[in-house]
Formats: sequence, structure tokens, C-alpha cells
Amino acid sequence: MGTTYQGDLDGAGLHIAIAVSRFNEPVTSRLLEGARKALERHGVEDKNVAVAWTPGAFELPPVARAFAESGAYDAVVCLGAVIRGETSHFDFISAETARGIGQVSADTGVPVIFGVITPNTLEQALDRAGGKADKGYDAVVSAIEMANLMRKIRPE
Ligand code: INI
Repeated sequence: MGTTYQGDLDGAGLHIAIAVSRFNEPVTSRLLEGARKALERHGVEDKNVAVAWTPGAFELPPVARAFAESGAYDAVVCLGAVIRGETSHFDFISAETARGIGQVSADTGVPVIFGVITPNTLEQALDRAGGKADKGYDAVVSAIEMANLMRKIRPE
């Protein structure tokens, strides 16, 4: 048997950046609240966390790229809410945001987490942002796991 790698959920010493979209702010501020809760619970120090607000989800990828290319962060978390009922260009925004975020991660090798929810209604959005589920919290847990996994595979 070869080697099995797993990322743990210890956030001590990790540096995490969050890009969060202001569009649908009542939803995204709750995603950010969940993200902050996860950072605290997993021991990521506040001084090691950076947050940047973008106008909409579409603008998340360039900000994620700036964070990733800075070399200062172990992982980047993107938070946003694209609600289908609210826009006829839902498909363009959601697809391009997902593609852009994936591209940043692939180009830089820094884990960039897709914490953008794409529900049909505002009610569903609120359910996923600290109601029935907490996608902001979940996104940070994935970021911590991925950051630690990359440190094991690629020790500096
Ligand atoms: N941005 C979002 O983050 N969520 C949305 O639901 C949304 N809608 O409905 O249009 C949205 N639009 C703005 C977009 O992300 C850009 O900021 C804008 O197109 C300027 O580039």
C-alpha cells in the first residue's frame, strides 16, 4: 500500500482569505457569519484572516486570484448568493463564477473553495445560509481540510 493523505481540521497557524459578494447581502452576511464561526471553532486566529467584499459573485474570481497569488494564504473561500428568481442572466453569472473560481484554484495551486449558493428563491437561500444548513461554515471547513491536505502533500 502506498501513502494515504488526509487533511485534518486543525486551523492553528493557517492563513485564510475570504472573498464575499455584497449582492444579496442579507444572505451573504449570514454566509460570512457562518464562515467566521467555523474559523473560530477550528482555531484559525483572527489576525490570520482577511475578508474582501466584492460587488457581486461575478467579481469573486479576480479577488480570489489576488489573494491566491499573494502567497500569503493557505486557502481562499469565495462566498456569494446567485438567486435564480432574481435574474434572467442567472445561468451566465453562476456558471462564470464557478468556472472562474475553479480556474483560479487550478492556475495557482491554492485551494479556492466554492461557497457560492445558487438557489431558486430567497427563502431557499436563507435556509442554506444558517437556516437549515450553513454553507459559509461548510466552506471554511473545506478550506481548512484542503489547506492541511496540501501542506502534507506539498510540505514547504
Ligand atoms: N450577483 C450576485 O452575486 N447574485 C445575484 O443573484 C446577481 N443577480 O441576480 O444578478 C448578481 N448580479 C451581479 C453580478 O454578480 C455582477 O456584480 C454584475 O453583473 C457586474 O459585473
